Amino acid sequence: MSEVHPTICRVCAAHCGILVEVEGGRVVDVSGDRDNPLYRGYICPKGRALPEMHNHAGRLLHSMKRADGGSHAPVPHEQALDEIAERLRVLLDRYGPRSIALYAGTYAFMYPIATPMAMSWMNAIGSPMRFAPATIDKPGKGIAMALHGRWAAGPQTFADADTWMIVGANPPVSRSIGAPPNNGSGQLHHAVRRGMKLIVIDPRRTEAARLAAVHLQGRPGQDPVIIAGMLRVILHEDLADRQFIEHNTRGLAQLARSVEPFTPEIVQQQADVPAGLLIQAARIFAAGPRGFAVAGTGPNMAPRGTLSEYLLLCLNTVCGRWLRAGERVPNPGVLTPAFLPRAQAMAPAPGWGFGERLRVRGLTATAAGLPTAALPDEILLEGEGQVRALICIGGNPALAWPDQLKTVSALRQLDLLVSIDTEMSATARLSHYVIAPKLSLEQPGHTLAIETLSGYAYGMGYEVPYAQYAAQLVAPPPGADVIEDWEFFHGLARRMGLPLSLDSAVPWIAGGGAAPPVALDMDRRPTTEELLDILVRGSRVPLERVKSHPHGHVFDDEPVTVLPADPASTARLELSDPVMLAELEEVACEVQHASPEPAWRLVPRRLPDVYNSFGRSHERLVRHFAYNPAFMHPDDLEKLEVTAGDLIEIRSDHGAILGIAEADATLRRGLVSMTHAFGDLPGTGGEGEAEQVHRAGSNIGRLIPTDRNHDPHCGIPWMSALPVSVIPVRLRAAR
Ligand SMILES: Nc1nc2c(c(=O)[nH]1)N[C@H]1C(S)=C(S)[C@@H](COP(=O)(O)OP(=O)(O)OC[C@H]3O[C@@H](n4cnc5c(=O)[nH]c(N)nc54)[C@H](O)[C@@H]3O)O[C@H]1N2
Ligand SMILES: Nc1nc2c(c(=O)[nH]1)N[C@H]1C(S)=C(S)[C@@H](COP(=O)(O)OP(=O)(O)OC[C@H]3O[C@@H](n4cnc5c(=O)[nH]c(N)nc54)[C@H](O)[C@@H]3O)O[C@H]1N2
Ligand code: SF4
Ligand SMILES: [Mo]
Repeated sequence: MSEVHPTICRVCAAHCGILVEVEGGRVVDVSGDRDNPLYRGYICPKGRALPEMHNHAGRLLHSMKRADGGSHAPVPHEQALDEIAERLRVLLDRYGPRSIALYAGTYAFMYPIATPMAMSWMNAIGSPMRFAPATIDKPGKGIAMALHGRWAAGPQTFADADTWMIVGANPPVSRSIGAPPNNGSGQLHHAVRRGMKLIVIDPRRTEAARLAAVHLQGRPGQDPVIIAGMLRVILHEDLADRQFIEHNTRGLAQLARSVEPFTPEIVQQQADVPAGLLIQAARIFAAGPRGFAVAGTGPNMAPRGTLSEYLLLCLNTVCGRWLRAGERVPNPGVLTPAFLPRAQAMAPAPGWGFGERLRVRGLTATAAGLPTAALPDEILLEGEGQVRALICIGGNPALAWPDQLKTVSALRQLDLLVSIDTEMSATARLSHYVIAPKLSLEQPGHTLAIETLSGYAYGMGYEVPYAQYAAQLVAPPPGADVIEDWEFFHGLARRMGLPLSLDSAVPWIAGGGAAPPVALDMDRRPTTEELLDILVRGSRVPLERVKSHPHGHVFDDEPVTVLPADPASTARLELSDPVMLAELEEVACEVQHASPEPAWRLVPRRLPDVYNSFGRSHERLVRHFAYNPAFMHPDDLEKLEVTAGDLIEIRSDHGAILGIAEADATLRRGLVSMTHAFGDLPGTGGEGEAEQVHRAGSNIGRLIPTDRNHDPHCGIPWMSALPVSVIPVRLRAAR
């Protein structure tokens, strides 16, 4: 007899409401939940693969320990924790807390207790070395928001937008940013049908761009030029919201001077965007009257990503795209404390230059976190403060970080590398210990993490007060020895005699949660339920009420309106941050002395059926591609005398990889568009390079140096618009 339960899919950060069929204690089927008020039956192939994920032969059911020869064997998790605690104690004694670093990767986010528990453990040992993917993802966001200042009431919403601008994001595939997370594709289609005018800036005619009223398919890496050009049109044509600007901002005159060089003709010359289309985009966006502009990974990974994000905030502000007093607050909070915002600016804050100082490249903590791209150097650089141990939760540095070869040699050099991973990922294979975790349906959870995303970035998280609770649905398979990610840190703390407390803080919410952290009783193992409760203490809607709606619910019964500004508040949004405007001036100089465009540039993209490095061990998710194709325009392939499926060599000034050519007519010419976190460890498998590429794809991180061409503040290297050369492999020998 089977039972069907509503729950949350935690394979990705869209957190769709789904139905799971359980038979004999096993997950047998998954489908969309039509009774879920937000997701309305939506599901993607990754969600459909949940049964395979839970019952997969490659899933780790026991923790693993590496022997001297490099092979791994199962170890009881209690023994692994004993040994890890002992090794950490020795490192702490000998080298101090800074020798121990933590990396909370993509899957740490899916389990709301994991990161707060890990942070508490890091507090207890006194180590500041906490890293996350944010600084190799969209670091420009946190930093630009700090420099510009935030608008306390938040932006106008997608739901009633007349116009919407997406810069280098593709929500139909990423279901992450640029449209609400519940069915990005459906959301965009619906909005365009009701008359919303979409503007997309992307070098590829993406699924999103196909719906756009205006698609600016310019050169990658030219977003500062394009956005500055739009600002100039808006200021010249007097389309700005003068009243909003006058009351809430400072620095318009300097901004206007700084964007002056970016005439439509200059933008056309530099970014290859037709002048007429640029003007049209600027007019549509400024006309609104409601809407917002949001950027994804594309511009953040390209050179000057922080500047792109900063100019985009200026564009939103100049057009007055923020909620005003008396308007309805779209999401007054559900599992977070009641959000009763005022219509006022929050003062700008430093973007970098505070907190922990790294020993390399003059980098410091930033408003987006510590620079992850510099962690391999912190491991490799000997001397006081050297990082000697790394604990990695649900992340895969060996495939996902830039400069793969340096990253792997750093990981190999660690005295202690511990991964919490569901499978023997590339990073797990380098780890001294791999802790086998419970999967999502084997533990309870809720949507708190997704709700907090709106604090991380405008245009993420829920636009409505939605929440769902997910009960544990199945037990781990018989004989399995698996724990929840948070239990690892709790177990370590108990062994090391450290006190822990739980804060609702997620790393990107400065200042932490609303209530003080709750000290945990270290004499016993708390239940996950207790901890989930602690995380949401003080929430606007009690968790019990959320639980009483198993299909999820929109708690919009008590409308909340934006309060007027506090008359005493003097904070203003900053339109003329000196560092940002100096960077824009550099861009203007470069435009004057334009160097010739390189033959090819590498740009990132996401594949629908895999999630970064995850998903490739599941057959149904790699039925289209087992590898990451090197997508190029068909005319470019023809020019190279290459056909789809041929091997090409892609070379940067840092490294070279093989790729398998694939035609994609939606791309601009002159680009190679490839997904990250594919490939394998260097020199494994005993196979040739070409065989490895067909089996596992190519690691584009090998093309990306981290010690030059990086953002001076957050350290993100050029991960988009990277100049490369491309030659067919058949010609390689002749070169
Ligand atoms: N299916 C799936 N979903 C995912 C993921 C996944 O791997 N697979 N990963 C998740 C993660 S970790 C993240 S951070 C999000 C990312 O979510 P998104 O930011 O939406 O990621 P993409 O879909 O790659 O969209 C990036 C777009 O930027 C464009 N682009 C590249 N360079 C430039 C540039 O210089 N300027 C401009 N304007 N555009 C440029 C690319 O052509 C591409 O269309 O997705 C999440 N969702
Ligand atoms: N060149 C280039 N590099 C990039 C990007 C790019 O576009 N181009 N994108 C960047 C971005 S946006 C990001 S976010 C990073 C991602 O960087 P990471 O987060 O380091 O990499 P992932 O591949 O997401 O790692 C996820 C790991 O979690 C494991 N896992 C899966 N399910 C579970 C689970 O339930 N529990 C636990 N504990 N583990 C699980 C998977 O097996 C996998 O090993 O990569 C970045 N790197
Ligand atoms: S988009 Fe797919 S993987 Fe992501 S939560 Fe929804 S069903 Fe799961
Ligand atoms: Mo990401």
